Amino acid sequence: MARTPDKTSGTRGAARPRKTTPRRAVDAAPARQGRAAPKAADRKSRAAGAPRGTKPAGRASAKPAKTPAKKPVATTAAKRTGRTVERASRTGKARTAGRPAPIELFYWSTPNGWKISIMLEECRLPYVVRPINIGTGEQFDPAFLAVAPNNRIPAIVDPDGPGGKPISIFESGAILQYLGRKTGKLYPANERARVEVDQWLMWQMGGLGPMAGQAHHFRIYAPEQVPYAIKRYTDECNRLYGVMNRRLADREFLAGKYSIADIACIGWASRHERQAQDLADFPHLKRWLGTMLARPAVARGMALAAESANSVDMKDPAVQALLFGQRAR
Ligand SMILES: N[C@@H](CCC(=O)N[C@@H](CS)C(=O)NCC(=O)O)C(=O)O
Repeated sequence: MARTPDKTSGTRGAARPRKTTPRRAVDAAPARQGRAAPKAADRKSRAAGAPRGTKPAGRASAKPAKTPAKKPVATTAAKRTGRTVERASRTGKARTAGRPAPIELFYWSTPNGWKISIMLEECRLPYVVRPINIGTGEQFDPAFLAVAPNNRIPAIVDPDGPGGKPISIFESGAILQYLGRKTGKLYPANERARVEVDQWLMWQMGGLGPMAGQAHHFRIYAPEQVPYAIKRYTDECNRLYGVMNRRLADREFLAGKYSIADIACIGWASRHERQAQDLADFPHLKRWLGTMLARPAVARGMALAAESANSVDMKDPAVQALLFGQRAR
């Protein structure tokens, strides 16, 4: 996908451009290679959680962006830059210069980040990307913490929240539910159907995501090999894949119809090799994975700023100290 130099959209709430460097998805990364690691001094200060010199991403603001407003987007075709995606909305009400105000997506290219980029793409909502480089500690910037107090991506600020006022949301499951309610897409209003979706969404949030994340950690990133932990989380992933495979034996998607539950799972299931899972053992899951990855919005969501995560060297001790040595602040 062709990308143009970094710039912001110039719409309401779209100020504060940040510097970007070529990056690689942190959790989507294969074997690490030497690459542009943060400078030593910067690494040190980032490991201490200090905000970097550049302006942090912030809440949606009523102030106009510093860049001049662009002409209204007349079609649903996405315009992409290294960090900005703009779409015309079929549902958004807040408008700037005749177009819907974009949702701010605080994002890094990881399985949890992809949940929201995929959902925004599926719903064709206008959004701007606020990159949060979790390899250099941007998740500790006070302005980001004001939106996401758990210092984790993803998070959003919707300038057109309930009552037409801005709302910030963290936790990918809560964001998916919010966007589903907002748009009426991929999250049914019917209570029985909604419970089906919620069960599998929570299954991902409390099971597949955390267990796969730990499998990735101990299998790939941990500075020491811990056989018990590797077996524990690989086995648990295997159990969860079995649960998912059985569920998909007699229905196309986890809750029957395509929903936010499927979107929540795709990033993690697509990383099955990192969890040492053989899809030949899970034919229904394998079929589902193929269906999901063939969806253009899924492909776009997972490709969003993928190259921008390339600078994070997960074997860099400073990065490891920052990501894996976190304690209460
Ligand atoms: N439960 C959270 C988990 C989010 C999460 O773990 N995000 C990771 C990236 S996949 C992150 O921001 N890590 C930053 C860090 O560890 O400091 C959610 O689903 O939103």
